[in-house]
Amino acid sequence: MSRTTNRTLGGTGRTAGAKQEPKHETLRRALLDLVEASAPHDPLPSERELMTRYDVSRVTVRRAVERLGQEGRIYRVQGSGTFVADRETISKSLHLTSFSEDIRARRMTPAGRMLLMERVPADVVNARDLFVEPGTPLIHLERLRTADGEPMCLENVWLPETLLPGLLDRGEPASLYDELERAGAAPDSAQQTVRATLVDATQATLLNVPPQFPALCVERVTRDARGRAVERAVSLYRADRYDFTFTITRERRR
Ligand code: 16G
Repeated sequence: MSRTTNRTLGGTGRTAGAKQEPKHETLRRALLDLVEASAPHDPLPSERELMTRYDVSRVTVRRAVERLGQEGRIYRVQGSGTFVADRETISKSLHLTSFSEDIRARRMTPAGRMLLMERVPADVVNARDLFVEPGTPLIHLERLRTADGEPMCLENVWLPETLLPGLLDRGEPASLYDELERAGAAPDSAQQTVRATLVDATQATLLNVPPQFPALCVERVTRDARGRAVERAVSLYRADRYDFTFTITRERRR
């Protein structure tokens, strides 16, 4: 954010009837202009800079900034400052969808970068979740997934190599779920856990967000219609671009 002009809020306060608009509201609108003129993830000026630039108290700055945070227009990263939020959020329903489907549903183009594609022996966790013996050959894919070229999600997937023999030679699949479907192992249901986390420095660089940025970590074990476990996936979604939406129903009392 490059604007450094010093301007007070004096003349910009709107009146509502005879009442003067509260200063924090006037500042909130001024900051909103600044946010709208900026790119997602641009830093906002510091609290002190805002106090000087708009000639207002710390309390006024905090109230304005807090409101913009509640409105989802900015976000704070502990120790790093306040940044312009990205407005478009991908709302993920609880239907079993692939990354490609989620992104296409938003009329964006899914793509990605393969970070790792290797054969690994199943460790204890993968063996337990995929119902294979420890040491069974698995394919491990690590992919940075993008929407319209913007990083969205870091994904680690493990699956039994017998499900997709030859995948390692064919190279990166455009859609893993399409590959599984073609191989007669179409994903049909999944057990999923979602938890909040913070990205580490490497993940932050890949996802193009500041270090310690909030993320949603989704762990999924997916089965095909025959009940076979076809993947164990750990996906790290940028919390500013993803949310989960689901229908809940009230249990009927007898
Ligand atoms: C989603 C899945 C992931 C799956 C991938 C396949 C979640 C939490 N994870 O990211 O398990 O491997 O889609 O996407 O939804 P693709 O078919 O586009 O490769």
